[in-house]
Amino acid sequence: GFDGKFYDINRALTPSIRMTISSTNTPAVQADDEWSPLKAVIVGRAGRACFPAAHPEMIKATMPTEHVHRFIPKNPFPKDIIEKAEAELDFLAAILKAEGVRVYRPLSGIDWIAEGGYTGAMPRDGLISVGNTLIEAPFAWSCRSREIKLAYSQMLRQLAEEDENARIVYRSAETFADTLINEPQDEKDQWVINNSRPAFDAADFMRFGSTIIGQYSHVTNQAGVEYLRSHLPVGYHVEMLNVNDPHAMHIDATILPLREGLLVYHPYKVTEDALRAHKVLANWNLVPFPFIPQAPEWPPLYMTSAWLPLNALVLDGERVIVEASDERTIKFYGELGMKCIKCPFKHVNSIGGSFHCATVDLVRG
Ligand code: ABU
Repeated sequence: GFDGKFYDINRALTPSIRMTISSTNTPAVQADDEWSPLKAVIVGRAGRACFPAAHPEMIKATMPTEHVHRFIPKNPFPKDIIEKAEAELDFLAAILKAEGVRVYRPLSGIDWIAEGGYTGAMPRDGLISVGNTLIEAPFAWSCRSREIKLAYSQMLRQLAEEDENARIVYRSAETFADTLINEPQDEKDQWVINNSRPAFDAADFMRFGSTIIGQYSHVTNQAGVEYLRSHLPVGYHVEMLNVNDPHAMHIDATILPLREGLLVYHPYKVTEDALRAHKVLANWNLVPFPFIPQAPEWPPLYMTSAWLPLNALVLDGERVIVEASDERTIKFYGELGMKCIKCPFKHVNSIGGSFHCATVDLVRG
């Protein structure tokens, strides 16, 4: 029989009905694409950040070869880089406020070195909003297990208090099992992780309305995809993109929707045919990124490729935030009809990502 305790009305409503209800109040969580007008957003904070230490096979598979030796426990990022990254994150938050976006920040000054963690600067990896639901990712990297709890749980409680329609889905106990990496690795395995418990990074998924497009990677397994599916509000579904990336970890420098109907993609990682195979993209203008981005001489990109121009933050399908010094990308996005808002972000880039990584959209539309 019906047990009211387990019936979640917010999950059961269709997206359009939920949107209608939310429009009468100010929602705290209501976003289901990457380009509708951004109304509320999380901007991360670096804290006392350090190189995240994971299994050596994981580091080898996902991190730039020349920096692999740095990923040992409690190895701080250079102090100067962190101070500048923190200032860049504050500057991004100020730009977003000036553009009329409500900005939420995590706790400041967290000592990630003492915690044996990483940073609070990359919330896109750990949280995904789908409709009225904010889902905490079951990270594959155990050094990141406490990231959302330590830096973000106060904010998540606040969001739930601000909007009774908001659903916050915290990681379940089963997802903490430390069983993902077997030794020795089977050489036939494409990914470092097995499927013994759900694992995904939220940055392996992109929202296109009711369709969420994701990729399998060294941090996202089949059980993780099923776990995400099981927590989505009614009316949303996940499709997996065929990506050619032996080092895959995060889809948000592979595809970038700039507005409804226009997507830029990394032409060495994904093909137009693979994208067009998804019904939601069948009639979109799909544009390959036209040049190979160059890493700056300084600071180093310790954790990513140089394809961070695809890790931009779209404000509303007409405006996009890009690295202030990246004239070639500014010109290219300008030619696609976007107004580029310049923000210096090289030091944030250095510790793991760009504008998309450093934010989580909470409300769009
Ligand atoms: N999370 C962004 C990863 C970007 C890259 O390494 O290409």
